[in-house]
Amino acid sequence: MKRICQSVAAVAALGAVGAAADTVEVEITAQEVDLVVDNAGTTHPMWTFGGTIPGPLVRVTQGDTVDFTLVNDKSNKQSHSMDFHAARADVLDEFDLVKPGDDKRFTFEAEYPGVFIYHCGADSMAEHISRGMYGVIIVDPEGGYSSDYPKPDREYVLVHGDLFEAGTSAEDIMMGNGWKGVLVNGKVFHYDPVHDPNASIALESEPGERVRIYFVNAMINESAAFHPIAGIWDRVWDNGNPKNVSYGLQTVEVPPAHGVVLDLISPEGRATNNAIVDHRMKHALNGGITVLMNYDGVGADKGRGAGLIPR
Ligand SMILES: [Cu+2]
Repeated sequence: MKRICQSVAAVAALGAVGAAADTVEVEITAQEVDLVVDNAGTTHPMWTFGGTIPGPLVRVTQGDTVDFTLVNDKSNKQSHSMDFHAARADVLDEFDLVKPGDDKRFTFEAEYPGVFIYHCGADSMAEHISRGMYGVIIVDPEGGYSSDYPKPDREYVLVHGDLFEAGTSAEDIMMGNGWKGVLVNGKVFHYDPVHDPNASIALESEPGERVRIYFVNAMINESAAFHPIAGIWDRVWDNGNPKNVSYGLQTVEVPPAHGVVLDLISPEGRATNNAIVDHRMKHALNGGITVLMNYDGVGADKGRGAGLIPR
């Protein structure tokens, strides 16, 4: 069976877990574009997969074959590459550079379930990643849901990345100089109307629902201390593998280029809010806060389908 997945809408469907192995075609074009990086409309010169930060969500089932093509748009100035952390391959072959105007196709089997980053590996990797060249691949477990990996009511993808002052050199970026803040799915305080009056969206769920967060840390040098203020992670799966289950955690340390899956369940019978933060204060207070609003009457599309990454 063959499926084509080029966008979050095509692939991120609840209940797709446990299907027979497919070949999934994924084509992503590297684009060097000016992007809005906060809720006030400030633009920065960024480099992207597919024109967004993070790039398109790729979602497959364990055992699927990913038939991937990276297109480097001919209007770009930089060579780029693709490093899928969900793949076993050859760094000098599949992950090799693609020049502007060229493309590269390779396949891999998604053997391990979980949540994985993908990123550009072109030199300077520090600059390519921090300018926005990263995204997420979710590999749903072939065994589907179980008592150790229950079906969630809503799902959201959160990716934290760095924002540097425009014009910062690759060397300074690598050393952390010119650091400006944390991008949450591409914007500072993206989902935080509490700290940013310009923020217009938050994550949403109904009281008592099991909300699953697929979190990836795309910051180049720093771990994230991932914590749900006014909540407790009901279960956490390191790397998103159902076998790596932990219960009742408060703060989860997530190193650069790693992912975790975390479930949060709000109290039933009342409206509440959580602030999902990187508890390192310099990260939280420079953009790394996401509000999750729990109230009755949340739309059925929230945290489902294309709603996994609210834009
Ligand atoms: Cu790149």
